[in-house]
Parts: sequence; C-alpha cells; structure tokens
Amino acid sequence: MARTAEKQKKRRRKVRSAPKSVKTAPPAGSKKSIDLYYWPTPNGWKITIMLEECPLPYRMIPVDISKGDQFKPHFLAISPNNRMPAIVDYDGPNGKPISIFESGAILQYLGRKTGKFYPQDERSRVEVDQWLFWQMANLGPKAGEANHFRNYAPEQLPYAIKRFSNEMNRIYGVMNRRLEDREFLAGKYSIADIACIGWASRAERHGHDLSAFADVRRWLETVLARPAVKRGLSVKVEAAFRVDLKDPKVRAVLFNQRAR
Ligand SMILES: N[C@@H](CCC(=O)N[C@@H](CS)C(=O)NCC(=O)O)C(=O)O
Repeated sequence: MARTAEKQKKRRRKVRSAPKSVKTAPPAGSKKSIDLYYWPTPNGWKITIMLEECPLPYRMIPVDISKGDQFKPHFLAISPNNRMPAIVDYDGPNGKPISIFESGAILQYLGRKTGKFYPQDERSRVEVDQWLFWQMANLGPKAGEANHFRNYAPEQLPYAIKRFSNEMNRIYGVMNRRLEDREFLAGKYSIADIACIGWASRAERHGHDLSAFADVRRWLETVLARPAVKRGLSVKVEAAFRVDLKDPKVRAVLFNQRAR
C-alpha cells in the first residue's frame, strides 16, 4: 500500500514537472515550428490535416504505440493519458512553448492560434464546438470499440459486435441528418469536419455500410477532394506498415493496459 502511494506521489511529481520536460524535448526543427507526436491513425490525421490546412510548419515525431512509446516519461509529460496525438508549439502564448494533448483541444488551439476553421463569432463557434465534441464523444470512441470487437477481440462476441455496429449506424444516421441541409457539419468547413474525416474515410473498411447515408457520402467526397486533406492523410510512418496486431507483444502493449 505504502509503496503504491509512494509510486503515485512520484508519478504526480513527474506530471507536474511537464513544462521542464517539454523544454528539454529533442530540439525542434525550428524554434517557431510545432512538434507533432503522431502515429498514422484517424486521431493522428485530425492534426496532420489541420496543420496542412492552416498551413503551419511542423515536425512529425513518430510515437510507436505498438512498441509502447506512449509510456515513455518524456511523452507522458506531454500527454499524461498515454495517447497520441500531442503537440508542442514552441511559439505558444507569449512566445513560450506550450504542450497540448487530446485531439479536440489541439484543434481548438490551432483554430484560435490561426483564426482558421474555428469562427470567433459566439453562435458560429458554439455550432462548431457541438459537432467537435460530438465527434470526440461518439464517432471516435464508438468506431474504435466497433473496430476492436470486430477485428481485434480474441473471441467473437456477438453482443458487443452488434451493440457497437448499431451505435455506428445510429451515429452515421445523426451525421446524415445534420448534413441534409448544409454542406458541412457547422455550416462552413471547420475543425468539426476535420475531426471526422479520418474515421469516416475508414468507415467501409471498418465494416460500416454508408450506402443509406447519401449526405455523409457527399460530404466525404467533398472533404477528401481537398488537397490539404490528401496531404494530411498521407503523412506516413514506415514502421506502422509492419505492425502486426496479432503479435502477442503488440497486443500486450495495446490491449492490456491498466493503471501504472
Ligand atoms: N481522445 C484521444 C484519443 C487518442 C487515441 O485514442 N489515440 C490512440 C491511437 S488512435 C493511441 O494513442 N493509442 C495508444 C494506446 O492505446 O496506448 C484524442 O482524441 O486525442
């Protein structure tokens, strides 16, 4: 018990010292550029797309989540939830470095920083926020679970597969209705759309049938035609092609996480 408390104390000390670790991070390409901690997944693409759209100079630092890079102290100091994406902006508020984790918070920050894809007018901003949070709480996590139970679970659990497939169907139904009378989720193209692209672009591959959702498909065609979206989706990491999710070592890293 005492040892666990001591361990937790140590961990809290480490997290509090985050700004120091950020400053001692590997030297950035340019003092004014952004370091993006990244792995090529739908959550990572949100940020490559946004950085390409703005555009902002950035250096991509791979976080090999199949090998446990997300648990390295240097990364945890930036992203305490051991998830990528995360960024360090060396030209943050008052010209000082700032680190940010959680893709939604990163998108909002970059939107405020550049004044792009995130309107300042309160009504329009609320529209964007609602659909951004909708993505963060619905489309992303449910697609992740649907994909997990369908493709990665060691046993086929019909209840879990059906539960998350139904959720995905419900979610794309909500998105379709929203897009019936507007081009983009919040009217104009925004960070809310950017948050959804990676997941929606993989929907069919993940086994979700979009044939009943004509407006989602029309929206998807429109966003995928944007040059910055194409560039964002094609930021590759060579090692990611070699990850085998059947490898017990990889599965132990990704699918057996408990409090550390
Ligand atoms: N809510 C987080 C989710 C990020 C997330 O789940 N990232 C995954 C890859 S898509 C990850 O880093 N996984 C590492 C792990 O499971 O340890 C965000 O939007 O930033």
